[in-house]
Amino acid sequence: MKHGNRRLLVVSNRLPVSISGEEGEKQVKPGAGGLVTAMNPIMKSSEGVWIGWPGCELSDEVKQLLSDYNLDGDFQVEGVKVTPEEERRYYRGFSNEALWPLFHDLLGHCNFEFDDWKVYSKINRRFAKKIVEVTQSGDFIWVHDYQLIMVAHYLRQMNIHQPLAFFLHTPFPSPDLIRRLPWKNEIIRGLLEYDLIGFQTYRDRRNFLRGAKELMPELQIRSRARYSDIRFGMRTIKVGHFPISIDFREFNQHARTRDVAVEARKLDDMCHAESLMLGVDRLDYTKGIPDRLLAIERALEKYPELIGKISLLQLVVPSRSKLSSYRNLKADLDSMVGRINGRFSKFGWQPIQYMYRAVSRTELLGFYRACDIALITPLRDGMNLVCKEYCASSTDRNGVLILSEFAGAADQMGKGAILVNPYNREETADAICDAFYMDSRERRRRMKTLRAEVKRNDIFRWVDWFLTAFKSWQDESPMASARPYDTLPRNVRISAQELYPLNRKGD
Ligand code: ADQ
Repeated sequence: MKHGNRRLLVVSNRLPVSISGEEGEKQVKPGAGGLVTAMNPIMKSSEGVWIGWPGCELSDEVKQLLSDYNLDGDFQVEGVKVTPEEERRYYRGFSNEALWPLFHDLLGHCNFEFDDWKVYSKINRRFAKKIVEVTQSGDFIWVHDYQLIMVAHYLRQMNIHQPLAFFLHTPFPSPDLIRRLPWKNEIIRGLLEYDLIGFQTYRDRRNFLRGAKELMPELQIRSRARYSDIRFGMRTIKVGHFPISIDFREFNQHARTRDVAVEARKLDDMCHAESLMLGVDRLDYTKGIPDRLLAIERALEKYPELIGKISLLQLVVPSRSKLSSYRNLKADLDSMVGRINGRFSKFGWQPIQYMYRAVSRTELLGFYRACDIALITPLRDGMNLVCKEYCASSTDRNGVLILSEFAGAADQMGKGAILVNPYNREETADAICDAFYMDSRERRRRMKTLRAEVKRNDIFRWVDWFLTAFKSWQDESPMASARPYDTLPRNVRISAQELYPLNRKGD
């Protein structure tokens, strides 16, 4: 899709492809994951360019693979080089051990390292440089997520005055939490270099506005229902919340196919339970998988009549396995599943069926169809697409959604779902029991509401919404095309050695 004849230039940490195989035998395939799932339908139908790191070294072989992929693909991909040592500091270090836990309110997981911050800044600058190489005037430049917050800062330094947009897929923390980050000034100021800043929820948007105002009391903020405008020197920055979604039609149609029905039947035959509950997550401590397992254990203790009747199918897709906290989580899950199964299993029935691997789309939909309860209980989540995928695939309208109140999706799905606090084990155990006994009329009523919500606010609406907000920023902003960028207030100090120096060679 071209929006107002603008070419879409999407910039994210990872390219929407995965590269596998040994040197000399590498292969490129379309990738998986939240952002890719969300953007693929739009990029497919656009003439866009996607800039990102291929997830491995950008060798000559990989460059060749990517340019071959471009010949056949529906849109162009452009790789950015990140060496293994840089990956350790930029991606595993600053992105995933500082920003990721901080933005998910999990301060105890944070590790703030000055060297990681330096490499994060350096790689953000490298992304900016790639954008300068690729962009044409009139492109809509849309940067995604916490790994690339500082890109706009460097683009402005490189005299790119084109309008820039940013979308944060994670939550944005409260002012009290963001204050703990040693580079909070740079991060907030870095965000203010964009012209449109999108968050998942109203709460994230409000947290950002409060954090920015605390740092720069002179900012003038005018808020309306959907957007806020920040007056910053001569500039106006638009801030909104845009809950991301999925391609409802695609899930709804695919879920009705014979192949999916075959997968669903396989699971039914394998599991021997009256009711199957579903858990589908990337391996991540924010997803609350251990708390979920403990809630199931509690439900079986508290409601022993559920023993032999209800099972959880927990699917975990491997992720960030180079980080020790993720490896420890995997070990914890293995032992918890073993312990709970050892405690409650009976011949032919287990309370938890656990699979640690990625599955195909058809298998995944088979899971969605087979399970009559979805237990989606992250401790904190920007949005959570799994709950929307589950509802879109629940074509017989018989599924019950139990959803964490701390998932961004709770704002829209709260009416049809049973909302729980995942830290409250008793409440989650009770919700499991309630879902098990819920009569089919009530299930259908709730699922109808949920499906209507996902159908109405699908991924296409999300993109349209975002691009329309951007267009309205341009229409409302007289300085949109010729703007000065030297408006840094005096009280915001960014020291030269803290930001990676601009004139460094080779980047
Ligand atoms: P993620 O943290 O990756 O995304 P989520 O929104 O749940 O989380 O998306 C996960 C995706 O992976 C889903 O599309 C799901 O189908 C797929 N998936 C999960 N397990 C799988 C498995 N075993 N096999 C195959 N596929 C699997 C980030 C934010 C979220 C936000 C999204 C989009 O953390 O809060 O919703 O971006 O903005």
